[in-house]
Amino acid sequence: MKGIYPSKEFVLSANVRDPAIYSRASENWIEFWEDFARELEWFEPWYSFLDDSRAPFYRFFVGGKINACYNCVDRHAEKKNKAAIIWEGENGESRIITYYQLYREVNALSSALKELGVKQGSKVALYLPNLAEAVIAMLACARIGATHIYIFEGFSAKSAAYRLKDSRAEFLITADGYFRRGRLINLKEKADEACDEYGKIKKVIVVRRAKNEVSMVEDRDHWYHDLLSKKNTSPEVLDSNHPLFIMYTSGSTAEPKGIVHSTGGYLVHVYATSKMVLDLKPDDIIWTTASLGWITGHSYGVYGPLAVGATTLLYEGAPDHPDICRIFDIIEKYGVTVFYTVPTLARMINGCDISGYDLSSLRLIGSVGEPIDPETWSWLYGELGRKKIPLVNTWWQTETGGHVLSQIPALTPMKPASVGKALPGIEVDIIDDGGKKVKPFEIGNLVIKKPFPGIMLEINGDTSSYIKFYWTKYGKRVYFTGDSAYMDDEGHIWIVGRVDDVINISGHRVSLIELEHAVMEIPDIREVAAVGLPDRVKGSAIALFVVSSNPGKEVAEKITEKIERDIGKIAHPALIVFTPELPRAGGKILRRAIYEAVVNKKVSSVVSNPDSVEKLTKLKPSDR
Ligand code: 6R9
Repeated sequence: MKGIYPSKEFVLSANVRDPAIYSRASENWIEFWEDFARELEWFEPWYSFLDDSRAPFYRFFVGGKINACYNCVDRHAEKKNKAAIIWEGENGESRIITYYQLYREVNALSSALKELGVKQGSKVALYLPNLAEAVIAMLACARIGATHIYIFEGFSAKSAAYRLKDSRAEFLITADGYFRRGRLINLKEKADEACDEYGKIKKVIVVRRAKNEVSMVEDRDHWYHDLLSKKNTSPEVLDSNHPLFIMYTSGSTAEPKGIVHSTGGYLVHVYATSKMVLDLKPDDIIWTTASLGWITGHSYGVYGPLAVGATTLLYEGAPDHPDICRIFDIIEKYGVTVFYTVPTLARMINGCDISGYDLSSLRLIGSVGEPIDPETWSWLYGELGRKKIPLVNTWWQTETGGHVLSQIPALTPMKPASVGKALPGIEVDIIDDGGKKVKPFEIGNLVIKKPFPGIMLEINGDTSSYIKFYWTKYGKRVYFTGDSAYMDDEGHIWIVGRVDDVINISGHRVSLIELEHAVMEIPDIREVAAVGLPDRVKGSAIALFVVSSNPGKEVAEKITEKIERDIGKIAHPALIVFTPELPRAGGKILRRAIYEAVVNKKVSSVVSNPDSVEKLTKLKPSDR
């Protein structure tokens, strides 16, 4: 397949346009990363780039002293006329915060936190919707050396309590409520329930957002706006490997894992990739549509863009409220230049009539989180991007902190739905279960052969899982990603899915993602998730969960026909269920949650929209 080259106009102004970057990075690996690191400000330089003596616990920029907040805020605060955050509420309110205002507010909150007893090393949980105050809270924690633990606002009280307990949080910042699809959600009530269940939160700070009535616990609860003082707080001089945050991820087991990220290595990685991959410059307005509560929100909604000195756009509510055109309204209204989104949202906008919008400010589109089907890719590139601007498909994980595979927009030709190549400074391979490199077009396990600055420090409090999940299959030096992939004859990579997304039916390996892509080509299908259910005879049987504009027998028949034709009779679906919504985590379809609901009758605690699977727990075997 031939790749599509970016326009000359883009190439001429791109941050990275010299193809020698790849060879330079592999020949001078340390220097490559250190050059990016030197673009940030350090209180003290590192004496060693990498300490791998305790592999697989890799430590980067050893001895270096740095503060992430200082690099994201103080460094740019002089630009008093420059927007750091553009915020839009679901109800249409909006707020623009300059770097200087951000500096003031982060300082004010930092000193308030200190007065409440937050210290370097304290754990502060943030149970907040996408509000400017959420970014301010992350940065205030970073400033004083407290580790933040973001809990996505859509999680239930029980899921929140699990994260509070696992991380041993002592402080919580939350809000009274927020708006979702026009409905007011009482977040404080859920926060109270989570605090009661856990029992060890000392202080709660409440942001007034929705102005709904809430009960405040005396001595424990404080209003955010009452606490803000005029005092400045100097940024703590922190060790490069001081934990900046913990991010819970679903991973491959049922319980969420607390992925711990460093300060120095993480910041260097997200800064470098914001420049190389998203081509961010200080003049850009990036809209990362992922919620702040997911790694994408942390890395490319906050730390990356602000480290570069760009403007980040935050939107509070549902992207399809009051309708899906909200997305284009926002891009047009603020002149968004970089639109970084997820396939789920791209599938929702696919097919929209955008002729009435002036979207000419857009100069780069990015996708992350799931394999993107070629149909949706073509729409993003051809319609939204007018075949003029690059579309980067970035592959990475919570564990990697930042991008690992992607096109470099001015250098790598795009191939629909491919995730490009390993970025400079990162080495990957696709190998079989025995560790042997697979041939082009053969599916194998995606591994990373060398540590890199953004790699997690550990799983919070669980050394054995850290080693078991990532560093056992191929030893302590080769990172097992858990994804399967293949490479073409020009070295471009396609992600097939999680290793568990390939199922075995009567001895045949069937990729669930490939199956989904076939189904997506049928008109009337909006979304589909394929899962393998245990089957006594065949090993696995395929079940399909389908969101369709025309649910019923007719579409079900079309699906079966299409699968038999494209994949083969072996993949004949044993069950087709129409559903209004698929379960999601971080915007991505959580196939495992469907499996758990149908097979184990359990609603997974990592699903952000639990209602979507509730019904499936009641499916009887005869329905299958
Ligand atoms: C950033 C993020 C990680 C898993 C990863 C893979 C899937 C991410 C992808 C992609 C295909 C892409 N994934 N990006 N699959 N194409 N461009 O999503 O982190 O939530 O930890 O998920 O997401 O399966 O292993 P996280």
